[in-house]
Amino acid sequence: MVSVEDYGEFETEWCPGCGNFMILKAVKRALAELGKSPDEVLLTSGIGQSSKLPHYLKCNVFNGLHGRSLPPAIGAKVANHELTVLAVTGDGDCYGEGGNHFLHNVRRNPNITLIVHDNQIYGLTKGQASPTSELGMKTKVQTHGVFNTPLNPLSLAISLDCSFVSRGFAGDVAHLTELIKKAIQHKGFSLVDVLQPCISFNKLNTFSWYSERVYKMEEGDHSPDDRIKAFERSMEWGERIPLGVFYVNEKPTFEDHLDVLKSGTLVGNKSDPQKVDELLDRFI
Ligand SMILES: Cc1ncc(C[n+]2csc(CCOP(=O)(O)OP(=O)(O)O)c2C)c(N)n1
Ligand code: SF4
Repeated sequence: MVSVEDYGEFETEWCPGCGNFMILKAVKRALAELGKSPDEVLLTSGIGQSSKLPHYLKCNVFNGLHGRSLPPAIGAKVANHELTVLAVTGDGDCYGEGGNHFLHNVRRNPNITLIVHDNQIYGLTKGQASPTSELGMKTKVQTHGVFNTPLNPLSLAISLDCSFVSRGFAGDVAHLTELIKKAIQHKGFSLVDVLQPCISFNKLNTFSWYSERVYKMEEGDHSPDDRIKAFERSMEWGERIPLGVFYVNEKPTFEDHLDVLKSGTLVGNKSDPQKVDELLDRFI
């Protein structure tokens, strides 16, 4: 049996009270409750406070370049599609610097889970506006207030027919754990956008700001197979902010289209070194 303790306990560099701690707790719980042992799991990330999360878990890890949590995730998934792959990222890392990778992996639909620590600010670089910062929010750089239209990640994902679209809140670990479990169990590209207070640099979207606004969509109240309703729901922001699974569309994954994977994992297939040499000779 797998337990949370199997994922270890590490000292972090996060500010005490940061929402990242709750996300780490939820990720560990979700993996343990699904019975995933650390050797079956790969976490990839880019650069940011959020992207440090894989350092604080004992499992396979790849920490790459800013905005690039997804390329190694999809590469590893194709090499070994039996791995449970989670890409961990921030709102800047994913929707800003990594925006192109986000768009096209939603379209490709690899069977991986994307967890976005959405604190609506650039945390690591000390508080510049990110793509999801609120209009009018003043920062040390945006001294007159943000004037770029905020990016709505859920609406964007639904518009691209993302296979699984959800939102959690770092202040509700139990609910977030269940969402992450559903996202991992879903076969296809699964987005979990997590509202994550940055207590040091985002003085607007605080724990209490979110707590006063978030509510959980209940079964019967929202049907995730209705794309238009999911899109409408994703636009709700302000006084009331919905949490839960917005949209689910089961469809073939990127790996399903690759016939070469039907006979097993690529890493499991023994390659003939002579054939590899011949191939290299043709190109080098
Ligand atoms: C190519 C490149 N551009 C800019 C940076 C500087 N940089 C590092 S982290 C970061 C922002 C991270 O913000 P976010 O992804 O929201 O993560 P957070 O720290 O808030 O968790 C930036 C701009 C970089 N490392 N590489
Ligand atoms: S700067 Fe913000 S996001 Fe980074 S660890 Fe501190 S509170 Fe968390």
